[in-house]
Amino acid sequence: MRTEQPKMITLSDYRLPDYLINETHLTFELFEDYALVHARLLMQRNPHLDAHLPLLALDGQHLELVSIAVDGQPLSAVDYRLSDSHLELQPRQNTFELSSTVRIEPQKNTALEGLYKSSGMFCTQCEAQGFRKITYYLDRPDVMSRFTTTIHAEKKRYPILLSNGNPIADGEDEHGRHWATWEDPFKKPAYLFAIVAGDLWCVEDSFTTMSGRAVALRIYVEPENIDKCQHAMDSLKNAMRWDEEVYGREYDLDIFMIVAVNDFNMGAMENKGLNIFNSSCVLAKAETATDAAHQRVEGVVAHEYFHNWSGNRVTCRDWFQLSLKEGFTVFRDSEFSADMNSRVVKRIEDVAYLRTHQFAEDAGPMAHPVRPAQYMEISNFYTLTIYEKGAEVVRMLHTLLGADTFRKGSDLYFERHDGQAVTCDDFIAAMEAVSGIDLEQFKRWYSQAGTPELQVSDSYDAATQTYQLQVKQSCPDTPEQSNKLPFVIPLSMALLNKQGAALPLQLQGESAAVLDERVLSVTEAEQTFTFINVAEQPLPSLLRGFSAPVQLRFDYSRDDLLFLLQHDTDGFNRWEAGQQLALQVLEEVVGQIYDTDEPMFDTRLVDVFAVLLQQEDLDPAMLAEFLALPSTGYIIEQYVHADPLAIYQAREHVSNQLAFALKEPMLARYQALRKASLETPYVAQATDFARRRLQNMLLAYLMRTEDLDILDACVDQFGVADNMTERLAALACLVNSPFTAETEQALESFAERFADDPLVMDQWFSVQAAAGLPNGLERVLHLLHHPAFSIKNPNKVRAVVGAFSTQNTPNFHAIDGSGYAFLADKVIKLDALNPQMAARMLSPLTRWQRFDLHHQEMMQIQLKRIRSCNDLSADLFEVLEKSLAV
Ligand code: B3K
Ligand code: ZN
Repeated sequence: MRTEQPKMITLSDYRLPDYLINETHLTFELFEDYALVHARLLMQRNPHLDAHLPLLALDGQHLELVSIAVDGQPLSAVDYRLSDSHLELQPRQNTFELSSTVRIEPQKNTALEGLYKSSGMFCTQCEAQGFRKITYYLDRPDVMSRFTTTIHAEKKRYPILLSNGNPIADGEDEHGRHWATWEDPFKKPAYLFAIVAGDLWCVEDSFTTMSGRAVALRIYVEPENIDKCQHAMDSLKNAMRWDEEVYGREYDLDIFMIVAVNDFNMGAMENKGLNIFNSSCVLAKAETATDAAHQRVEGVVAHEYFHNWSGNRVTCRDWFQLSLKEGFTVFRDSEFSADMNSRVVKRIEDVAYLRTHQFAEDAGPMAHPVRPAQYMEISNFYTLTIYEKGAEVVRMLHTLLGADTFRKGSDLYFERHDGQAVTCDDFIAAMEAVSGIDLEQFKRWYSQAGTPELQVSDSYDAATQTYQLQVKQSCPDTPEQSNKLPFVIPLSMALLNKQGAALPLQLQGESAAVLDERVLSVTEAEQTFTFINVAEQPLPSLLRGFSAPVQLRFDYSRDDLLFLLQHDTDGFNRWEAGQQLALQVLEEVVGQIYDTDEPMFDTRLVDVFAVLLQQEDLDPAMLAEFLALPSTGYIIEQYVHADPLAIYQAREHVSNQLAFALKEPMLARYQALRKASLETPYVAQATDFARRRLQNMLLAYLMRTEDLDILDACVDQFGVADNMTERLAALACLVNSPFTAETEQALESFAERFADDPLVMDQWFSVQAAAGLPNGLERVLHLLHHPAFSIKNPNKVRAVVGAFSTQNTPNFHAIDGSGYAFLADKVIKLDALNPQMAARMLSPLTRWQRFDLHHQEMMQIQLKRIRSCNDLSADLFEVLEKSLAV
């Protein structure tokens, strides 16, 4: 239990800051058991407010105040008031210099927020509110200051000393110590501050910007990782070029640095000029990182780089506006990845992720708008809704305005607000100004939570050659919100004839037809679109490219879906038709799974897969996407109350049936792909990703047949592969197979070979934690005792506890509740060390309402058990309260 209720922060309470900090001069003295932080702040009463001088309340947590002075005059204890969260004092002048020294203990910081140590190096994470754990400050994003930072440390242990901006001086101290000073010419909020001190090597390159300036690029890593930086460096240069070409954005400092650290709560952080990354999002080479990991590195490097404009140069006024920078930047990085790889595959991946995870969040107790109205702990709001749904909102603007107008809007936004801390309204205002479109109603995407439903039906009148689409939109109630108003929903669509060709589209009242495809703007609760001159009954292709983050309902027959799967001219919708078809088939099997060992299922799915497998001209990337059945998580989301065990079994059953029925063509195709992989050196590019993905997917199907020749092929791929993509996929097949001897041997040789590479060991852990065979929990408990596991390392926690609770359906949702109890135990343990991680890991249990009554009850028992613990963090407390409030 928590006796003290954390405070709720509310958007409507926003006030301008009373004081500004024009300059921030910091000096760090780093020692082995503590650090001293000297801050000199040039402060000023906010000139936009009246002249009286209110109390100054500086944020500060876990700081030991050593000394404090105003304009050089030391203050005594009666001159200020100290609490757990603030230092308050009464200024006497409009402008003044505040100096303080605090003592902190980075070595004991297991929350990984503020200044902490990771594998022997010092590093920082300040977003959102970590800077207050470094020094007393106005730790809010609308206070932007010019920073100068000096770091002193022992030279031998910490030869590299880094901070934001440009290096301006360095030198030697006594006793084997040294120092360096960095100056950042750009004003920034404290959340973008960073320092690093460590024994690091760097890979160096350079980039010439569009105006001809040379920028030094450096990626700093621990010495043993120096050979794993090239992919991140290439990605960075591609991102810099892309942002110039697509958004006209140029980099602004003389140097751009990335540092890889092993202990990091999230993926990475966009500190000005000094990005700090989870090593999993920087390090990649063929032998140790999968294709998916390579793509993640590319995406995250780009994302953090893009923040230099969307986030840093133009930042957020307050944390309610978080999606202003995150939604926009996710949209930017996803377009970048689409340009670097396959656009349609990227869209499919993003949508599958959004619909499985964000839709679940939006339908559960943690649902919140893209711009939340209140929070207790801002760290809990780095959510799928802020990021992924936020990106969809920006994508819809892009669709509604068109690429050129959208670009004019982003240019205006950057120009108007450079150096400012602004709101989502400012972003929309720029888009309105360039387009002349009134976006008032569109803004409901920022204020209303929940996934809208779009119910579409059609009718055709052959006599008048008119075709109507009747569209109804609605949005379910979410916590604290009911009776939602209609959204603006861009509905991209086409009408296909019997040959699959797109018909001309002419709405009633229009003088000419639009060819092929158009975007209907759905703005009302019920709306009818009437098309004229439609010569034959068409089949509609709706929500092409997933043009809005909604649940589309249209009553397609299975034959319609089969037709769309083979003929739709929109790649995304072809895939979607296949998914909906597979979903219908799977749902039918779910209904029979407890009644019979041999559930009947619609073999048209087998037939169409057989046809697709024979189509030589079909892009392997698309074929792989078609062959992937909807994930268990996605199927669960289709039910009001899901039985996760029945769903898992049904999916297994259908997968097995497909494998047996299609063994021959799958094997032929697998062998051809495997041969090509053997003959081609590893390249991290779309066509090779596609080949390996299809190859590995076929191997996974084939291993279901338990054929000994296929087992040999799998063991061979595991042993011979020159890259982690093939090796890990083969290992996963083994781990999920009944061939225990081969599996044990493979696991052992893998662990021996990669014992010294923590990121590879993470994969070894997670492949086992996710394995759905019986006794999964026992195996996971065993993994926790492996010497390479540490509960203090977020990557390890994600690899074992996270993989088990999000990917291991049958064991996590075990009928006796043991999986849930396990997660609760780990969350309780984590909370004492790292509250952000604890709150995050709890999320599978917060979704209890989605499940059948038995599972609901067992999940609630664990939530209540956690809530009864003493000294819960504010992070965990907020999530528990919300989950149990319903
Ligand atoms: N902006 C950071 C997130 C920091 C989260 C702190 N709890 C990474 C990103 O989205 O780019
Ligand atoms: Zn971001």
